[in-house]
Amino acid sequence: MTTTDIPSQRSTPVGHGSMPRKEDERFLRGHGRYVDDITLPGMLYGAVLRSPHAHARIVSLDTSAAQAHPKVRAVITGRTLEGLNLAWMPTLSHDVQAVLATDKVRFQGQEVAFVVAEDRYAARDALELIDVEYEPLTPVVDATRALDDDAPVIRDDVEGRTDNRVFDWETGDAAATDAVFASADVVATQDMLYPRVHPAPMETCGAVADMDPVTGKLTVWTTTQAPHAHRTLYALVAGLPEHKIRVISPDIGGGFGNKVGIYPGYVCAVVSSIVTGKPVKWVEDRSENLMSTSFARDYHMHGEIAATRDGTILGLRVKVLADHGAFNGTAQPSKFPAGFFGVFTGSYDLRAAHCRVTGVYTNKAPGGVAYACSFRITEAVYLVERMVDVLARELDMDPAELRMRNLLRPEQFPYRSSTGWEYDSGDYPRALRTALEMAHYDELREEQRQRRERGELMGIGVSFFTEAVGAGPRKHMDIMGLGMADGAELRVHPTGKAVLRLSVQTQGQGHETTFAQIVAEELGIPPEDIDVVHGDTDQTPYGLGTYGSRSTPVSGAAAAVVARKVRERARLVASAMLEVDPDDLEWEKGRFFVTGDPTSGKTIAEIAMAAHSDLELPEGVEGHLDAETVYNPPNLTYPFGAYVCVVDVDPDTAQVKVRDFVAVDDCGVRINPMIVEGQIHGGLADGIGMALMQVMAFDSDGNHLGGSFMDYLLPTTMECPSWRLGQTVTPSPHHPIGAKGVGESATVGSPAAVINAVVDALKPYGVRHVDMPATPAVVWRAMQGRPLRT
Ligand code: MCN
Ligand code: CUM
Repeated sequence: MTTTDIPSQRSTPVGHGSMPRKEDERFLRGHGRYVDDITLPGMLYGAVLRSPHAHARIVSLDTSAAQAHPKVRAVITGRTLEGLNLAWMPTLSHDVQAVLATDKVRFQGQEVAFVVAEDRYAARDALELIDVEYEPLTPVVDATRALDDDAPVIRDDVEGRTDNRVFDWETGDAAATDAVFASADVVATQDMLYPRVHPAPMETCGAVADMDPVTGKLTVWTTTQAPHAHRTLYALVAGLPEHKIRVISPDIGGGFGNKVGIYPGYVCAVVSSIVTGKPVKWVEDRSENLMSTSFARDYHMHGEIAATRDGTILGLRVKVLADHGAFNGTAQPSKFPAGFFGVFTGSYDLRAAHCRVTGVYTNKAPGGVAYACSFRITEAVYLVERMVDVLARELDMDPAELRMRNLLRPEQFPYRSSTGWEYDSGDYPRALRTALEMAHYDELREEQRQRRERGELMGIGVSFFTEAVGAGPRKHMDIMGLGMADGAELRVHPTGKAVLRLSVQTQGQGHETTFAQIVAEELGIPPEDIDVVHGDTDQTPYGLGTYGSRSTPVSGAAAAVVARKVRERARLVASAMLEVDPDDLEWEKGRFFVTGDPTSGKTIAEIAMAAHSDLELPEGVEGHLDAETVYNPPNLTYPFGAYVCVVDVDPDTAQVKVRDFVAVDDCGVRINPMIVEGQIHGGLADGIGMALMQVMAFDSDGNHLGGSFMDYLLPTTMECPSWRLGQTVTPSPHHPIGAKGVGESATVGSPAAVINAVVDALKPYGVRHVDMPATPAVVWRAMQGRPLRT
């Protein structure tokens, strides 16, 4: 494990470091407060009637029996919502989505009606009393058939639409790429699928809506990663005045991108509260979460890689068919229909690259960007890292060596990629070298040689990833026209304790701890003395929220900047207290002292008290030390890492066992190394889950086959090895404290390492590729020379 020079300021007890999480006391004692813990007087309960069909016309809908149920207070249908102009809502990707179906149902599990009753059981029971007559239509299940001439048009709600195309998007230079391919010694190609998977957070989605008929104020407690953006969207869509909406995101039991969007259930809860005049709670169950809320991936990719015979990679050409489900509900910056897939050139110095992405509608649930995806960089990294391995096989070269040969070199940073992304900083060879050393790579290869002689299947997989996290800048990035910036407010009380108010919201990442540590590092106030307030639009400044690992890059920067503003104000107050010029004061953590006279100084607590006292305040200080800021990032941050995975495959059962996993991550300066490692552990487990176990499968009628955890598998400690982590530290040059995001890194980087290892293990069988998930069935078929498509 290497730890490079960490700036000296981090050696002091206050500030950065592996302090235990402040929030854990609450969670461990069962005092977390989640949406389902909210209970209000007179509260009613909602339940959603869902479509059993993937594609069907609604012939009739009779709710009279449900309405007659003694405990039912309201039944809301698409017709009710049409009267309020709310039957359809805008999605985050310039499309519309049915809140409750009016004309057709377009995926199994789609929302058709909403029953509000006195208790949860009655609401569920009454769903059975609703009589819907459907006329089944042919569903489009296979994305590769969605653009066939005879494919039924799913979105006939949009006038003039004649096919299932969502968008065509391309990036890079097609002509230059073709030229590079024409001149290359070697071209290798590979089709691969990144299957549809689901974030599956422990807590499902839900909302409690409470419209106060007297004040006209709507309060919504809801599972959201972006409370401010949700509030604005409720205002825009429902026409409610924004200052009369309060969105509260209480404790969140995991988000992983599942809680970025606005789901029909939330809207129905809000409408029902307005209609009934009572608070209404809606919380989905596990099957509803898996069937209807945002999935991830579903990218059908065709990669081509060009190189010289001696292993210099020249170019990449990629075609993607993206399955977006029935509505284009992907949550990503507006100008990026394929998310940040444009960074598919990965960590390599290529001459040219080009990719084309075609999005299609199918009769499946909407979504797309979720599950720790870094806005589709998961797909991009998987693609390029599989392609490099395919090329290595073609060239008969060691895949680690091929990578080392083509990685960007430290002196190339800041690096502008051939698709236009500016990588901020990195030392890639060092990270890869560290990972290979930790894994004892050469010895592993020798062991593999010996095992192969004995007929044993051992595989070694390497992957290297670069992410782009921390969206904006707002000039280039927005969601629904809202620029991607974040605010922070810092109040310092007279006794030197502080409150930091944030626009982002934690879902398990430990913000209450790490953000207090950022301020502590800047001001010398112990993190225990700094409260972090977030997740309540009435209590916090505006900002776009937590996803795309943007909290540290954007909001973390805001926290540092606002603390520095407070420090500069404290300098002025200290200068008045000490009767010296502000420029004659020096800062050491927690106090200003007079240059040349360290004994004469004032602590931040003394200064805070003075700022509230009868002290004659200097010019530029109105009183108090409080400050606020909005941070608009100048660029994304580019964390990176090198992973090595070792697997053993049982030749009789085709079961893959991950024996060892080394992960070297570089996320710049680490605020709380323990939390960072926790994020990486979680992401690596996600990666094993996707690589070996998970897929949202559908039958040919569009029936969803993974509606429970019996079918949709989550990795447990049994499938995970004891992770071995290493690190390098390359600070981000444009981030105030040099930090880069890390929350999605391991999910992004690990699947390719696992699949590369599985394919490597199967080399004696001539296997060149297997699609995820490499279940025993998939691996067995590959060993028989009959690849199985999921
Ligand atoms: N951190 C740090 N030093 C760094 C970078 C990060 O100490 N150099 C800390 C941060 O301060 C924060 C945590 O690590 O406490 C993650 O920070 P960051 O990378 O900024 O990511 P976000 O806080 O924005 O979290 C979002 C990210 C995403 S998009 C998904 S998806 C995901 C992930 O985080 N969802 C999670 N990790 C998750 N972890 C948990 N437990 N639950 C989820 O839902
Ligand atoms: Cu892409 S899942 Mo996270 O960004 O909330």
